[in-house]
Amino acid sequence: MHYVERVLSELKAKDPNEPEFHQAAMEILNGLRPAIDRHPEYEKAALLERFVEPERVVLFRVPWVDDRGTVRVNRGYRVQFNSAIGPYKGGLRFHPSVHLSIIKFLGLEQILKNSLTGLPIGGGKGGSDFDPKGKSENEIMRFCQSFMTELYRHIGQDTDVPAGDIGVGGREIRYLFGQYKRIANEHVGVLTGRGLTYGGSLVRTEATGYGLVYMVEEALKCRGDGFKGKTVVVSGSGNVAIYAAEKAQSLGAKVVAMYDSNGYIYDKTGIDIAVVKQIKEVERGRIREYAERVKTAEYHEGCKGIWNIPCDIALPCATQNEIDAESAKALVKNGVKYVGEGANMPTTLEGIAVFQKAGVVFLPAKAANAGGVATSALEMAQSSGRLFWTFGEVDAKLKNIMVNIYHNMDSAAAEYGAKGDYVAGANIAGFMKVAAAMLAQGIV
Ligand code: NDP
Ligand code: 2IT
Repeated sequence: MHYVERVLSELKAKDPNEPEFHQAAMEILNGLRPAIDRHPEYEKAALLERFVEPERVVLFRVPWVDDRGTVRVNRGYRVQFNSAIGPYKGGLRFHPSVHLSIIKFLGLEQILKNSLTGLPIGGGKGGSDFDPKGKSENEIMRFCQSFMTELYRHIGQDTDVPAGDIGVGGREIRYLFGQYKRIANEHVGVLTGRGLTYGGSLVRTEATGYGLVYMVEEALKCRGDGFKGKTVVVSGSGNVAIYAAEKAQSLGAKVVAMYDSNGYIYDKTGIDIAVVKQIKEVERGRIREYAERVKTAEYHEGCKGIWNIPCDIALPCATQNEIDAESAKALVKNGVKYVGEGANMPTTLEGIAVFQKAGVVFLPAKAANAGGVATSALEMAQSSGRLFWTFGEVDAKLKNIMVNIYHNMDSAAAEYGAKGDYVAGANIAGFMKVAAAMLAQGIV
């Protein structure tokens, strides 16, 4: 049996109830095959077995009291996956769907994504099955304080540095940071995505969406093309989606559709991002309200229909497995040429196969959405150095990082006989550095 197959089958047997983790591991390990075949020393050192096993998993109780005085109990997670190249780094997700399999898939992806940035950050991820939707400001604060009261003992600026993800944005980070500082008595870069008055970095809010568009722009440029005049579909309407749409529009594209978990809006004249920001960031409302305010827009219940809208470029920016084979086929049939993954693992394995077979330029999440964590690492650098860089400085560094990632994965794919296969290219380019660091440090 091939080394990759053996490790995958052992992993599935060990934790049979973790489908999302299996899916991420399959994508990664199969993408790594050309590199594994060239490096027999990996198997001797049980490198893959160690790579798929988290260094540490913390699972904890998060009790809090809601506004009616009822005691509520959620579950908290932090998976400290791999610290070979730097302190654990990765977001926290607050969403009712969160369970260990989701956090492990995100953590595994994060190791390679963080390596791809070229910066010294290891991989981790955490979160809770807490649902911030419909909670009052005080409930959010109490939950975040309770969550951090346990988490603080496991993290630190040189140990593990969490940040945001689904359901965790600037608001949650500020309550988490306030509680950390109070307990640990230190004002350090232990969380990223902080406010600009207490250690945050300019561009962190925009970074994932902008970074995604910078990478797609580079892929277009290398094919003699650009965003100008392109029709774009962006799924989601949260942090990543909003700033991807904003940047794509600023480069001359027309973003015609976006969604939230209830349904999608279609505006053939191009979505007005300022209205989406007002609804989502200021009012914390639903995307359907856009169609009530903008006459040219239609609202449709349900999410899946968005992938039937003809577009040149699709940017899935909401959640895992949003694009299955059927949706991928609909996109291909309608002429999609580029898919850039803003969300983590938004395309199923079958969906990826459809895109690759059709010759679509497919930019996988761990490369395409690395701009967020890269800018988090820039925030950490500014915190350690007691510095504050301008918007232009951080934005230029972000763009440079995204362009470099694109070329590194492009070269890695070609070098390992998989030209244009960026799934293989991103996995190999990210893994080689982690593998070298793990081998150098002995059996740990
Ligand atoms: P937000 O919480 O800001 O937004 C999430 C968006 O996705 C919302 O519009 C939400 O709709 C929608 N969504 C979430 N779950 C579902 C679902 N099950 N079905 C349909 N829609 C859904 O999160 P982010 O924008 O930060 O994150 C989006 C994606 O990007 C995630 O996959 C995250 O892991 C990834 N990512 C985020 C980074 C960051 O810096 N924030 C960095 C790299 C990747 P609703 O409001 O209705 O729930
Ligand atoms: O998936 C991700 O890369 C993030 N949610 C951002 C992580 C970070 O540490 O900024």
